[in-house]
Amino acid sequence: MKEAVLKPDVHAFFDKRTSSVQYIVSDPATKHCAIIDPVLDFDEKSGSTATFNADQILQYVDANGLKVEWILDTHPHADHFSAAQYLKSKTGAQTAIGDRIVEVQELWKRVYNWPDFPADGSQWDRLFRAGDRFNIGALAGHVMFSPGHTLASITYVIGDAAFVHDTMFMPDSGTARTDFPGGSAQQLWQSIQAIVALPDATRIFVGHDYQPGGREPLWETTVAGQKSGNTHVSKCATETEFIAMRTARDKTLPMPRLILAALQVNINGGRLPPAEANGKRYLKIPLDALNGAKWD
Ligand SMILES: N[C@@H](CCC(=O)N[C@@H](CS)C(=O)NCC(=O)O)C(=O)O
Ligand SMILES: [Fe+2]
Repeated sequence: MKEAVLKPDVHAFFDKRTSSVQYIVSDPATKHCAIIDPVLDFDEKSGSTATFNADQILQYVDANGLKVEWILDTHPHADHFSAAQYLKSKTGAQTAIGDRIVEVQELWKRVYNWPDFPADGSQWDRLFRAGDRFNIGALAGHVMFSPGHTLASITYVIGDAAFVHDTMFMPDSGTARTDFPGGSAQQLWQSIQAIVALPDATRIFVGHDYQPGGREPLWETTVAGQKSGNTHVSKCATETEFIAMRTARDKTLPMPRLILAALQVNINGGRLPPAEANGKRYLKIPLDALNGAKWD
């Protein structure tokens, strides 16, 4: 007998500063939940960190009597710090990310010149392989491998909902960039094809909304909505056309303002650098390490 597809409750938290969408996905029957892609606040001008976003998530958890079972990241983010460790310290939940993170760790440990950094994924409680299954209370989830934006990106499919993060954005906003180290426009195209092969009614939840035209932030659509309406997907009939479009667009985008700050935290599972003898933490910013400078 075919298993019934359960419908999780999904609550989104939009972070205006980074245009990121963070989620709580909960099982209405057991009240177990997962947190997806939580943000740790960072103001690069003052070097201050804060937990406004993560605390708002914790408040929702408390107010709704939820039990956090998982803290899930879809990929190593280049535009914000992950709040996975902070939330683990508050909830005791397990952290997880895709198993190809080890390749991203290998790549970035060279950028930061960290020969002793363990590029083995040991910074998370669970590394998901493509096809892996997991549970949130009585809800069944599985993992799709969705590389392209990063080589470790994954999609979490939980009941009738797919958390696609930086593959496709809302239909009027197109797709994610593929020009970070390890990115690939061809792989992104293939990942998108796998996502739009899910049932048409699948709810799609995106990882960012850059509010084209200044509209209100939006984060939920469907597979059918993406197939017919995504400005990048519906405009490109072939993989070749998509690669040409994506590559040309990527050339116009400046690097995210936090990429060099964020990756050193995020390849370490969302841990800030250790405090030095004076009790202060320092980030390491490599010079001339990335292409894609956009001068005035
Ligand atoms: N202006 C943002 C850009 C962030 C960015 O590059 N976002 C990635 C996802 S991590 C993306 O795919 N952006 C697509 C686009 O800007 O068109 C920043 O500096 O943080
Ligand atoms: Fe991203």
